[in-house]
This record gives sequence, C-alpha cells and structure tokens, in this order.
Amino acid sequence: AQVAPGAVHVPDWLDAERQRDLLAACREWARPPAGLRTVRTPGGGTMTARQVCLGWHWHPYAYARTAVDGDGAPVKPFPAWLGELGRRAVAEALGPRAAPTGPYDIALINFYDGDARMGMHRDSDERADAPVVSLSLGDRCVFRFGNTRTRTAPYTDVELRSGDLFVFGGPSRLAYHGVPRVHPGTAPPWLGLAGRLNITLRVSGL
Ligand code: MD5
Ligand code: FE
Repeated sequence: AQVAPGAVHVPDWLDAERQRDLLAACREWARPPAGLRTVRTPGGGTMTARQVCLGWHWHPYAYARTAVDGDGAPVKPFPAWLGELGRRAVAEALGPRAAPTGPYDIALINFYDGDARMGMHRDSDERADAPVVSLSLGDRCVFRFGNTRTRTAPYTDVELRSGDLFVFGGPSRLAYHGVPRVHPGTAPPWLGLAGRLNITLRVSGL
C-alpha cells in the first residue's frame, strides 16, 4: 500500500524461511568485532535502539569504514546477496524504473527491546538519493511516517510486523519518521526473537 508518493508498505514480504535466515545472519553480524553497540549522540544521550552496521559504519551524523564509536574495528563487509534483496524489494514496491544506479552498500540493523524508541528524524547522511529499503523482524511496532517539512504532524502511523517491507523513495526519501512504540511479545512464536529488528539497506553515494 502506498502511504505517500514513493513510500510503499508491503506487508508479509518475507516468508518464514527468509525471516529465519535473515535473523540468523543478523545474529552473526551482531558479534564482535564491530558488532552490536549502543549509539551515543553528541548531546550526551544514548539511543535506546542498539545498532550494527555493514559496509559503512554510521555514527551521529556521518559514515566511516571503522566502528569509530564502538571498538574501532573495520566494519563488516556488505554481502552481495543483501544488495540483490534490496534491488528486488525496490522493483517490487516501486517498479523497475526506481532501481538505483549504484549498488546498495550500507546496512543499518537496529535492535529494539520493549522499551526502545526512535525519535522523529530524517536520514540525510547518505550522498545518494536511492530509495531506502526497510525490513522488519520480530515484535510489531508503530512506525510514524511524517512529512518533509517538520518533525511534527501531519503524520501517518503504520503498524509494522515481522516480514514487512517498507520502501522510501522519491519525495519520501527525506521525510521525518520514527518508531514511537514497540509491542513486546508480539513476534511470531516460530521466529525465536524477543524484541524487534529492523534492517535498512542504503546507497552511500560515497
Ligand atoms: C526502523 N530505522 O524501524 C527505522 C526504519 C533508521 C530508521 O529510521 O534511521 O535507522 S527506516 C525508515 C526510513 C528510512 C528512510 C526514510 C524514511 C524512513 N522515511 O522517509 O520515512 O528502525
Ligand atoms: Fe531513519
């Protein structure tokens, strides 16, 4: 379903086997070196969602090749199969003409426990305008899709569930968005995940 121009939600895009495979991969990527970390903001705060990066390491508010705000280790490589998954996601959600010219080369994986949130923000640290691909695993959440002008209303709240795809392209690429609430204990029992994982695929343009 199109939520706004370029912003398309595809419920249940990943089947159970794909979800289990992706979760297993995330668990490997979360291990040190350059594994799951708590992100500290310049103001002295900490983000409640913990994060691991592939390809490029995001830290507020730039990209690096090492986990500069973690253990300093080189970031894990971005696997080609994940980029192919991203291209297929964009083609199915937005159509074949929306395919980015450059390859997907960044994955940001956020882990939310029941108390985690993500405040309203824009993703503007990439130099390319390619669509962002978002894949959700585990607990359901409220995803808040806002507008490009302010971090306040108007916005649209969408429930994201395990296996859902969301693609943000065109005019929605720079919209404000956040995760005001996770619903603990709502992950599918066959997945074996307590909490929520979100995998975003991006083109750095770097
Ligand atoms: C999440 N992650 O559920 C979200 C999904 C992040 C982040 O926000 O920055 O890691 S990605 C949602 C997204 C990306 C790019 C544009 C827009 C939404 N948008 O225009 O709404 O952990
Ligand atoms: Fe974001």
